[in-house]
Amino acid sequence: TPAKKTPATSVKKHKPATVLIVGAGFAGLGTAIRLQQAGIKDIVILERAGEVGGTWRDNNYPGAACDIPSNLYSYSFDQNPDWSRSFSGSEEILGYIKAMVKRFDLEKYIRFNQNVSDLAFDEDQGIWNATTDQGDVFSGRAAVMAQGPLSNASFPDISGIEKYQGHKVHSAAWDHDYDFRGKKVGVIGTGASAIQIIPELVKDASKLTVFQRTPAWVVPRPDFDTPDWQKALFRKVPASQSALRKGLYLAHESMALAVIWNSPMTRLAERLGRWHLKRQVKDRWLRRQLTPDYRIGCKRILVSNDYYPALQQPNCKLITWPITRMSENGILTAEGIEHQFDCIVFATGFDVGHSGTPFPVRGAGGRKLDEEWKRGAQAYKSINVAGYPNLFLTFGPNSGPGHNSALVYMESQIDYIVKGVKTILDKNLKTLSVRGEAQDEYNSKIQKRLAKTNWNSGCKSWYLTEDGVNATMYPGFATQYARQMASLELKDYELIPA
Ligand code: N01
Repeated sequence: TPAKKTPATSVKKHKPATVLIVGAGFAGLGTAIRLQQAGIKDIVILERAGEVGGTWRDNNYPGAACDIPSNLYSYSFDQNPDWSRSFSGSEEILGYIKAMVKRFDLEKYIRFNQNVSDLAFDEDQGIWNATTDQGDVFSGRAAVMAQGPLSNASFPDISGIEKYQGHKVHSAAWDHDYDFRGKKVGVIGTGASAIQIIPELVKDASKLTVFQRTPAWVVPRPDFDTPDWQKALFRKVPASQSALRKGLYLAHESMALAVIWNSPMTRLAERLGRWHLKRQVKDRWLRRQLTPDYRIGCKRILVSNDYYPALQQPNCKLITWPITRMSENGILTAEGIEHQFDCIVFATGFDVGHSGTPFPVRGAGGRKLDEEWKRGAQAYKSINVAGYPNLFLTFGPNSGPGHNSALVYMESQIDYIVKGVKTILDKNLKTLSVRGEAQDEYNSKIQKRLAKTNWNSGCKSWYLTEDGVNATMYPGFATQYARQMASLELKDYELIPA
């Protein structure tokens, strides 16, 4: 949640740092740790909120948890032997992030409540200037954008949404002061956030109505408490935790075969989804409503043991009629019925920013990133953009994992950033700029590979732009991604000395 905008009265320019990082979530903090370990300690991290944690600070709705095992959804360079369960909740993950800040003494780098409103490259000086809502200007020889790809909540474009007089809550900005007990609650959406919220809300609401537009593929969640002996073993023999992590990594890599490409594994995964549905939902009519009509993997596969049971609670109702509009009292569907609510929960996802960033980014010659990315974002290896020297992206275009832990990809990106910054410093460069030809060549390869993936098999998802361009996902194994990020190939860059 951004800091409250206060009109800037005067501009305060700060001394340029070596590296300027936007965002104190997993990516920004991880980058600072690895830079620090490489001996680069002149770092400034700008954070729009008053606390670290990004996604895990903001997504704290009831039931929020990770659907990737915690031993893999954590940094390899900062393993936590004490995860309480296989898939940890948001509070525990946020606790891990906060502890990481302490362990690596990162707080000194962070400037809280500094919401970046503009990031611009000064060609004469070879520095990036970030202007914030507070009127401060922070600079860096290199800049790292780590503001997160899913950090701005999106409300749907439903006619009359502004007329609704009841309470409104978005999954990514939960209202913890609102008491759901005994209330008539509507939930719009049945994606990864919704399926975690619904089993919790159904316990409190007097009536819960779920509006589903597209039924999702849901598979079982192998979630269990971590036994004490395992925690003790991990503490005593860290190599045992690394071995488990490796096993989990390989198991997830094999899932790429089901998720990314159409193969016999895809059919097997669909059978698992249908088996799970049949086992948990006995009513044929409801089962039909919940049966997906697209290839598994085309949208994010959901992992849950309690979503289907929650939908079958006597106080829960699934509505599959399309929403036509909202009224003062609630939601109207194509069936012609008005559903009235005390509160509506929007589990409707995020502004993905296919065509840009949450703030203007201006590169060499005044070029603007959102204009260049109008037809879909593009970058070289997801990390550098031609015309934007010394700028590094985390979770940039086509770096999204469909099957493995986001943190595995993040580590590859962070280590690449450290290589880039070290190149700038060691060679005393004014600018390190990726060549346009290298970026084009990389992207045409990626787009060719994407055409053959399940993500492009006909469903509508946030992975694709309105025109059907996939600018979000990486079409390959995490191992392939890590290999391409293992070296910074100088031939693909133009180097200008300071
Ligand atoms: O958002 P979503 P999310 N009328 O965009 C529906 C990550 N994540 O917050 O499928 C009616 O996936 C929309 O319907 P449809 C993860 O990467 C991770 O759930 O488009 N319905 C859909 O059902 C995930 O992919 C975890 O037809 C409307 C839902 O709203 C990403 O966040 C947990 C509508 C939006 O689903 C986003 O997930 C949670 C409308 N006008 C999230 N507009 C982990 O565990 C939208 N919808 C790591």
